[in-house]
Amino acid sequence: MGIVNVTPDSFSDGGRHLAPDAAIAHARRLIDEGADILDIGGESTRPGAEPVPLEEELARLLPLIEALRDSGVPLSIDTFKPAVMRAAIEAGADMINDIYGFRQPGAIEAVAGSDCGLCVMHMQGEPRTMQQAPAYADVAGEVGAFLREQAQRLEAAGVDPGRICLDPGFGFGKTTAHNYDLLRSLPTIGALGYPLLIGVSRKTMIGAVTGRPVGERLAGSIAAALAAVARGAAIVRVHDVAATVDALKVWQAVQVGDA
Ligand code: 9MG
Repeated sequence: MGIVNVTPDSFSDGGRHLAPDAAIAHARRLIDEGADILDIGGESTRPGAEPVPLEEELARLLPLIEALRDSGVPLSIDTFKPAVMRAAIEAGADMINDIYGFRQPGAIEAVAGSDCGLCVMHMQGEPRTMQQAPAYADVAGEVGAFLREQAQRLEAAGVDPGRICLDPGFGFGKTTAHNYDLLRSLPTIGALGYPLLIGVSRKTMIGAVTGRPVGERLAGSIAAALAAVARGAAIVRVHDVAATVDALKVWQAVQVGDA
């Protein structure tokens, strides 16, 4: 899953892909590099990020959906606003990626009647404050319980379980220790029976271990992505598609022996 941010304050690309044309060109480049899914976001989710009004988010997202919906690659829309979910699905989105895990009032109803894929992500708190004091007694147990409960809510609303994937939400209300604990515990979340989506690309948890700034976290991000795939992740959400695809191909050749 290649990341396409259409935000002026995106934490890792400084908003370089804000203008629709530049974002569309970036998206096409990610497809050429081997992305199987594009995740398009119009509101930054970095720690401390301020909310974006509904109209502004739609103005950022809809031109990309229109331009890319026939690109041959499924489009995931990163949003937690039910009205944006509805508009994105109407415009041709294939998947909704919700960092609030469909907790906002009306979110489940907005997606239940469609057939798009759904990513249920865990977050403790909200982006503006989530890194101030994350606390858990048992991080993997609590994250797993939340994800199971939200998946059950979606299914109770008529969503086919095959549409759902789960994401522990690395960096969303978690310390570095929580993040690595969760990464080690991915198989217990995978045991819930849904595909796992993970996003570790360029995140603080990579910088905390390598001591590197955001622009120099490629090797660390790939190591974490491979560790996640080795523990059952089905989808990895990344900025650096070409390098990650190469790493996954080599990892797969080792695992499957098809080289
Ligand atoms: C939007 N976004 C930023 N980080 C993310 C992550 O780790 N997972 C998902 N599903 N979305 C994310």
